[in-house]
Amino acid sequence: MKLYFAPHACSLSPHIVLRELGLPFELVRVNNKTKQTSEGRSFLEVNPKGYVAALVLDNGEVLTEGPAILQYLADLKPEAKLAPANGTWERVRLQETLNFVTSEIHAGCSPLFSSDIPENVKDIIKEKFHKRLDNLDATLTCKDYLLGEFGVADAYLYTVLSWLPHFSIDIKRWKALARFMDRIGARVTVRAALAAEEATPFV
Ligand SMILES: N[C@@H](CCC(=O)N[C@@H](CS)C(=O)NCC(=O)O)C(=O)O
Repeated sequence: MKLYFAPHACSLSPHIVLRELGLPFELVRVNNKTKQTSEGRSFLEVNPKGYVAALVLDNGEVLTEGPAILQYLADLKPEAKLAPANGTWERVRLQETLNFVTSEIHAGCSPLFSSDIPENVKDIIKEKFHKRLDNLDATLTCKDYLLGEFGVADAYLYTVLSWLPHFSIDIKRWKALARFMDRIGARVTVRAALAAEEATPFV
């Protein structure tokens, strides 16, 4: 398998999960501005939508969209228990959580990266985003992980919350979330994924 990634982007979450599962994979770095890849071809040939993450399977299939990639990977090694089995109520809860992370947290904060959006509009976006962080903080007050044990949703949430300093949002305001970030950030796989992304030459 090949994972097309950009350092610190949402592709970090499938990268963490690949390491948690101990599966063999190759990293291909994408320059999100030029859409060039470290293997020399345009990323648009791989994913015409032009955004990471993209996972290319050994049979040539290309899988995109974070929640789909994360669940596909977890199902390759069910014994690792990074996702509950398909067809169970617990799996539905995972899908609910991944959808919340992707639509309310990931997509909810992405506009804050834009230099074209005026500060007063960003303030409105942040106000709604803070409410979502309040919800997450309440969820994590009495548990260490989103769904009981560490799983794919935690890798995804960690990844998107690691962007908060770029938006001048101080995670310490949400005590349970701050503890969550320390807990997930201390995992060997997370540290290895971050180091590997930094070590892959820029294209
Ligand atoms: N809907 C996609 C969104 C992926 C996404 O937002 N990727 C960002 C990095 S976090 C990206 O590559 N943006 C570059 C671009 O849109 O040109 C998913 O959930 O996987």
